[in-house]
Order: sequence, then structure tokens, then C-alpha cells
Amino acid sequence: FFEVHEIVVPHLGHVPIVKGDFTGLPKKIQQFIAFYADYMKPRGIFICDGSDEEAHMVINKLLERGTLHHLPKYEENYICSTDPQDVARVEGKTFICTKNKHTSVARSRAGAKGGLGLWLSPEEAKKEMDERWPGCMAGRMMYVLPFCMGPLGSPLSKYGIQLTDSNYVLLCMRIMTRMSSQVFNLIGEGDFVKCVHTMGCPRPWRKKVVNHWPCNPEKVLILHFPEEHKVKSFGSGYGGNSLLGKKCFALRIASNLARDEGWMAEHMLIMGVTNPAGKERFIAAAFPSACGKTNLAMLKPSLPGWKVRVVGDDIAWMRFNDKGELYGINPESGFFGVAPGTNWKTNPNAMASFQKNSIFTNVARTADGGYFWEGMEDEVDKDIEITTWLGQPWKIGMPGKAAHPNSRFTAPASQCPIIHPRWEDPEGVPIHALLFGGRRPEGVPLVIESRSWEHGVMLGASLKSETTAAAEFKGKSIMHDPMAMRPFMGYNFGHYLQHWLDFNKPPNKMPKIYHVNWFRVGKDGRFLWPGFGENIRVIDWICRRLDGEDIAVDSAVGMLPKKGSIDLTGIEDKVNWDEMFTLPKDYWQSDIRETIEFLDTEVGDDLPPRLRQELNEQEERIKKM
Ligand code: GTP
Ligand code: SPV
Ligand code: MN
Repeated sequence: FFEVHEIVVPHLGHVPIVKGDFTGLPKKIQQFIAFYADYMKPRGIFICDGSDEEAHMVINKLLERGTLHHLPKYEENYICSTDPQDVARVEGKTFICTKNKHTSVARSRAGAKGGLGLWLSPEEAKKEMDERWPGCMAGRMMYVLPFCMGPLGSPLSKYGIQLTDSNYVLLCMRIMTRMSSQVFNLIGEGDFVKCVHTMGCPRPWRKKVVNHWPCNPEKVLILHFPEEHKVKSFGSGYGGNSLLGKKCFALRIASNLARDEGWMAEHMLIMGVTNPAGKERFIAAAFPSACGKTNLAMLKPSLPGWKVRVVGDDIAWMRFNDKGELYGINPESGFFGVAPGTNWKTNPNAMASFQKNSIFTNVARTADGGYFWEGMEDEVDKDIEITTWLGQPWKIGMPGKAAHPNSRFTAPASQCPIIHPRWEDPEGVPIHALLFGGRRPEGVPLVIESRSWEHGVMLGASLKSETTAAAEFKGKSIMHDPMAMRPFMGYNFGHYLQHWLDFNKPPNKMPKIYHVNWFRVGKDGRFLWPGFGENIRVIDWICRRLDGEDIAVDSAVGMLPKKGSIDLTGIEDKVNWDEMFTLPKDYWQSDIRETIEFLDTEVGDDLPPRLRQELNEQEERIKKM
């Protein structure tokens, strides 16, 4: 039902344009499409406009093929399972390619493990690409996705075009970014980020395809070319590997743009919190993957009179205006959230967001046509028949897991009942405080206030967390994740820290920086803090600090709440203040030594002296504890 045009691609000859008006596109975009069509040899080109009709056409095709299944319990909700070999980001196969190595990675010392980003020379990258890309879309359709990161028309927004041979990726990008044919005109002959994604399974494909999810796990490679504003991703269809607007563009490429243009691209949620007196503040918070950003951003306050509204749950772009006030936008338009642990008690606002028009990946299904994952046991019939993400029959109480630990929902942000009315404000929202935090089972108190901007940057650089299922790591261990950006760093981490330190100059009004930890455990191995909606108590304390209340005491590691200054009304019997706030000297001594060792080794000569000084002073204070 679409008019079929053909375009002549240099070495490919006639390629049918199965949808869209190729010749009506700006010349630069035509060239981009034709170049990659020639390179990847798809059987046709499908130029997306982001419309509902288009999405339905693709959904119907995927339903027919068996990649997607409808969940009849809801309106327009679909579920799919990936090849079990393609379930998370693959950090070891993710590279930054720049002419000069130390543009991308710090001048580390002997013994460095290269944990703050991997560099690949353009020559090596070319070799790897030559092995993979030519003809990689043979027999498949190439979709052209025009998208905008940030509100359409905002001076803070950036454009991208993604080429992909995955219609699952098309559907998710449509939720996660503002995908619209308008973007072609807005780009015109201007700049855009070139994103090229392929599942890497040209036809005829002789390997076994699992779950109607053709991918190429042995050959996965995710390359970033910040100097050319380009991303190339091969072999995986999962999340950050394939939804290139997200981590590849909005963090890795954008952090380069941010360095050059004087702003920040961070792995942060943005939330608006209004206290019972009606005063609203905005908080941006950086926690590593699967450490609670989505949950904090959508928090349902347990304290009366508080109101929380979400601006973003994963990525923040922030800039100081000419008055020196920090403003931030959420460049995304959807949530790609961790499913396990989400339920009507822990995160009702997330639950409400994905009752329709959403896609569930690697979760389980109930016999009555609903979704299921670990954490939903009390919200479905105990005896209901469940099909696990691997397609096995299963029931609550049986061994094993129903959903993959990194299974996720993809939901339009506009469907969140507490989406902030200003979430698409082209100016962004003012940011009053920054939070860092991770999963720290031991030693680290519920909240610490930094002594200064520089001390706060040091707390961020020292961020560590227990590993989660969001990347390929197996088992649990405490890993460094400075600024919650370890997997997403787009350039030399030492330069990045210097960039942060440099913001502290007139007329900039620096937001206060905090470190929070919801995950400390007691001797019995249970969380000392109830978390989720109760986290409002910590937010309340932070807001009162922003008001200048005298409720903090100095300690070796920063300012701590004065005993009793966090409102524990109603949960006094559930929490043990002393256990939550003690600073075991032995722990902190070895912790700071280990952190200094890590940053000295990994960031080496690029570690800003000012940051090193903060670490030294912290170590001195700990010694005197
Ligand atoms: P990414 O999307 O990977 O960047 O993760 P995220 O930081 O948005 O993490 P998310 O909010 O999805 O939380 C991940 C997991 O942590 C879920 O299983 C949550 O149930 C759990 N979690 C979130 N907040 C809390 C909390 O306050 N306490 C406890 N104990 N668990 C939490
Ligand atoms: C994360 O891992 O931090 C995510 C999921 O938010 S992904 O988009 O896969 O990076
Ligand atoms: Mn994330």
C-alpha cells in the first residue's frame, strides 16, 4: 500500500525504497543513507515517520513472525524474549575510537585494568568493521529512524538518525526517543549523530536463530567515533547496545559534545520534589545501572504532604545558564526500566506507566495474558501457570527465576501519572542538588553531604557499587563506578573530572552534592533501610539542608545528619540509627586507600591535582577518626 520508489546506490544498483520519500530528504541525509545501503546491502529501505500506523504495521509483522506476543490483559502491550545470549550491555566489546588514544582513555599506570572505557585505534576499528559490516544487512530491510534527543525544538536538544535492520529496535526507539519525520527537516543540511546498527545476520543465515531473535553474540562490537559524531553497533539487539539514542549517543557521544560546549551529559535521573509547604526543588541523581534511579525518580512519598514528579529516570543533560543557574533536561521520551523488583508497592508509578503501549523484554508471562517477574508474587494468583522468559512452564515457589534479572519494560514517559508538567520544557528545569549513590552493603551511611563542590566531585569519583545484571558481569562483587559513568564514559576520565571541577567559577551557583546509600545491610544480611517510598525521608532531610537548617554534623567523610534529624515517624521500630550511620574506621581506612590506588592507577597522570588533594584530605581525616 506504499508507493515503491527506487534509488540508485553507487555500487548496489537499484534498491527499493519501500516507504518514505527518499528524494525529498535533505541531500546530506540522502548521502548518509545511500552510503550505508551500499555498504550493508539491505534488500530495501524503509524510511520511518514515527506514526502510529507505521508502528502498527511493524507490530503486526512481528506478531505474525512470533518475535512479539500480545499481552491480552492490557491495551497494546507486547512481550518478547531475546536470544538468551543477548541479554545485557557488553562492556568488554564497547569502544571509543579517536585518533589520539588519550583523548578517549586516561594515561593510566602499570597494572591498570582499563575499566574506565576502552579505546580502539581508527585503523583497528576499520579492520574490525571490514570483517563485519560489508553486506551485513543482505536480505533484510534497513529502517531509517529520524530521532531527537530532548524536546523537539529545544536549544538543548540534539538530532540523530539511526539505521537498523531490527524492527524491535525501531519500536523501542519510537518509545525512547522523539522519532518523527519532522526531524529530517529540522536537521536539514545541519549536523546529526550518525547511528548505524545491525543484528549482524545477513541472509542466507546458517546459524540457529533462537526466539526469532537473530543476533551475532560472537561478533558483538559497539564503536563510538566522537570526532565524527558516529556510532556503529553490531550483533546485539539489547538495550544500550542497540537503542543507540540512549547510552551511545546521549552519554558517550554527548559527553564529548558537552566537554567541548561546556555542559554535562550524565547518567542521572531528574525529579521534582515539593515539600508540604509547597516549595519545589529539583534533584538530579547518579546511581549505577540497576541501583535505583527509576525507583527514586518515581517515588511515592511515605511522608504526608510531599509530592514527587519525574522529569527523567536515566539520563540528564545539564547546563549553567548565563545567570549561573544549572538547568537540566531529560533527552529521552521513555523509560527502559528494570522489571524485577517493580510492583504496585515498590513503584506504583512505573506500574501505571506500562499498562498500555509498552514492550516487555525477557520477562515471564501468566496464563491469563499478563506479565510476571520476581517481585510480583503478591500481585498475581499464587497458582497461576507462568511461562518463564525462556519459555518453560513454571509456578511461584518453583526453583529458578521466571524473568531474567535484567529484563525490562519500555514505556512512554508521557504515560507516567507523575510525569512533571515541565518535563518537555525546552529550557529544562533548575537543578538544586546532585546525588550520587550505589549499592554499598557495608560501612557507608544512608546519606553524606559533601563539604564543597570539589569534595562532592571526589565523592562521585569514589563511587562504588555491587555488580548488577545490567552488564555482562557474573556474581556479586563491589566494583568502582565513578560518577555512575564507568560503562558510559565517552572520553578521558581525568579530563571529565577536570571538566566537573572547572564548573565551579563565577557566576555559577554550585548545587550541593550528596552521597546516598539505600543498600547497607545489617548483621542478619537484611537491608537496614526500607528504601523505595521511604527514601522521601532522606530527600526531606536534603531539602531542609538546602534551606539552611542546622541538622548536620561534620565527620571524617563529610557532613552527616545530626542524630534524630531524619524524620522516622512511623518506622522508628524498623530502623536502627546507629547501625545505619556508624563509620567503621578500619573499613573507611582500607576503602580510601583502595579508592586512591584505583584512581591513581586507572586515571594516572590525568587525575586532576585538585581531586587528588580532596582524596588526601579525606584520608587524613579518616586517619584521625
Ligand atoms: P538502570 O535503568 O539500569 O540505569 O537502573 P536504575 O538505576 O534506574 O535502577 P532501578 O530503579 O530500575 O532499580 C533497580 C533495582 O533496584 C530494582 O530491582 C529495584 O527494585 C531495586 N531498588 C530500587 N530502589 C531501591 C531501594 O530504595 N531499596 C532497595 N532495597 N532496592 C531498590
Ligand atoms: C543501564 O544499564 O544503565 C540501563 C540499561 O539503563 S541500558 O539501556 O541497556 O544501558
Ligand atoms: Mn541506565
